[in-house]
Amino acid sequence: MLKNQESIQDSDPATTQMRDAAKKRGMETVWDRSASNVVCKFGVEGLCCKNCNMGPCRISAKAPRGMCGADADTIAARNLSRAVAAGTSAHSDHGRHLVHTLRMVAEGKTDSYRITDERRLLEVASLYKIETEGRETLDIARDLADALDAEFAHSQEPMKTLSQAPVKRQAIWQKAGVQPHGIDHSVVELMHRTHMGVDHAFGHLELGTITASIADGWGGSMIATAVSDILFGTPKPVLSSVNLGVIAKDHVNLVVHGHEPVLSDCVAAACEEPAAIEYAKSKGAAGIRLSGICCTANEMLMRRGIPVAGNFLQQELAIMTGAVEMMLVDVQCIMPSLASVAACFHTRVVATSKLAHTAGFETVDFNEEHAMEQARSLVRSAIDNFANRKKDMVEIPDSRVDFVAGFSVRAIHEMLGGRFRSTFRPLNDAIIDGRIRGIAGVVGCNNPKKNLDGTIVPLVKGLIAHDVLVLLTGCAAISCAKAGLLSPETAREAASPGLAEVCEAIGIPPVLHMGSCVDNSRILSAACAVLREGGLGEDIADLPAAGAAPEWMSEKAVAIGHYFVASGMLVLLGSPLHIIGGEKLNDMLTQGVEEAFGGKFAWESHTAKQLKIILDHIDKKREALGINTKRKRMLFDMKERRALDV
Ligand code: BF8
Repeated sequence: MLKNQESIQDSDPATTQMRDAAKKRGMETVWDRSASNVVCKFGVEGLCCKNCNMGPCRISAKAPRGMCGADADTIAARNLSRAVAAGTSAHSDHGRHLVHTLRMVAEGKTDSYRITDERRLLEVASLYKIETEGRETLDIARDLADALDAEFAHSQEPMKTLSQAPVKRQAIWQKAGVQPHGIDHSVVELMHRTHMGVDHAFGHLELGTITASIADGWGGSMIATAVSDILFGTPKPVLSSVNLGVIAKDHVNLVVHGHEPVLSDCVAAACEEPAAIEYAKSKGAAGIRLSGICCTANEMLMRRGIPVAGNFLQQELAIMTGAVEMMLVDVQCIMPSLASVAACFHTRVVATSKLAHTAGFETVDFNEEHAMEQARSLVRSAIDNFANRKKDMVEIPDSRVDFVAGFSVRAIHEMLGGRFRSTFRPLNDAIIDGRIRGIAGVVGCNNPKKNLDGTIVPLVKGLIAHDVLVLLTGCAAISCAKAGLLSPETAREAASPGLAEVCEAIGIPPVLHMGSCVDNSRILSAACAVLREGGLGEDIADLPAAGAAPEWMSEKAVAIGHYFVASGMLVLLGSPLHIIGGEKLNDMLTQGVEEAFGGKFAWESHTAKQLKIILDHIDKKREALGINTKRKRMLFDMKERRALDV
């Protein structure tokens, strides 16, 4: 049996302060539970099977097969498949809910939402070959909702959204037989295949897993991103601030937490209404402060500049500031422990999704038709709760960092070339001539088994110090914002002189916040845009690029890792997937899969080694593209220039 680390020093002082405060008050946090958790070796290695009632079976040297005869690789592969099915379901159901909202708007059934970005609507409609010429916007939106809904069901043809991938990639998927024919279908089929007594060949099962993951990244997640852009606007650079210090002592504080922005967007609008602000003032508050946790925070940040109170591991700590009147939670990454933390304070935790109830949380029956009225009513209740604040229990860390977010692919395009000549050319040229060595996507969660932010931030610093442009999403983006890496000035100081210079010249910072976890689809789209611009190969696998999730935690992260590998990328995880007991499966995912898909996984926990793996991979890709000589020459010239001090 393994034991988690007893005590961990956080790299974020605000978190340390609040963990100390919790300890003094005798309150339990995720770190306490992690310290007392006895981790099961069979779980870590993927060798426990509960898929039928002959066991549960645990594979060991003494018992190398389960009751049915399934071996370590079969069991590990089945467990992995189920994790990817769950991750795919989470992102995709999120996408489906947004399509439902789009339909409500198109059919005139709600006036709480509207088509905010018509240009994006037309772009997505053209992908589905929907007639747009001379038609009413809402008619196009309704046809688009029909087309997107059809992506969930089973079709004889592969999903249409796959056509956004490079042609070469589509051919690779076709050859491997992993083109999903529907999001729901790919998940149901995978769950069928992992039922007792169905698919036992780990390699064959892994193809089903890859299929579902493609349905996630190129399907459900891409749909969620696109429809959010249509309804709430495509992000553009926006200033905001981050960390627990955004919770304002003299204000009524509401915190939105989870992933789906549908109600939160109305709450944000309701918080800005003069009547609400006046009402808050009438209760003795200076105003209303809305902030966010996790990816609902990222959604609100990207489009409205709403401040971010923290990432995944900080959710309990936000309530422990004692100054949160109401926390609104929707779906995913919400700890049920919030109920017991909130019980020590005046905070009301309100569950807003009909899918997600938790003992100790209040619930509202969210309805898009009346969303704005519901949002106003919630804001008013939060204001009423201000009087119940226990003033002697308020402790807010003095930590608040300003930063820039909002880098959608369109925003990057326009920054590089202007509104009317948008292009990726300057970025491609900088990569080709070696001033930018490559691109890394650093994404994913926090995990109490790791020092909070403590492996994400050093990796990103290391990457930009070695000429690598970094794209961020999810909690990893919040980690870097807290560390100051999303302030263009600080990032430029941390970046290598070459990268800093080129980023300044082409007008982008060296670390770009691209959004929430479903917005990892934006990283796929950015890769496609770079390829379309030309000069860097024909497929994602050709690009000098890699992905990393140093502190991954959720099943969604497992699905994301898979679809990046299936798209041709190296994906580095800070700790292995729970499969290492299946040795052949492990070899396949870290080596064999590369031959068929061009991407593979790597597991590494030490920052210096992580950095080396990514840089070696990027250099290997540059070599294959024949652009490494240029970079070597450029580095030599720079050295000469510096030696001569010119
Ligand atoms: O979806 S990064 S901890 S909040 S799972 Fe969750 Fe992980 Fe954060 Fe966003 Ni993504």
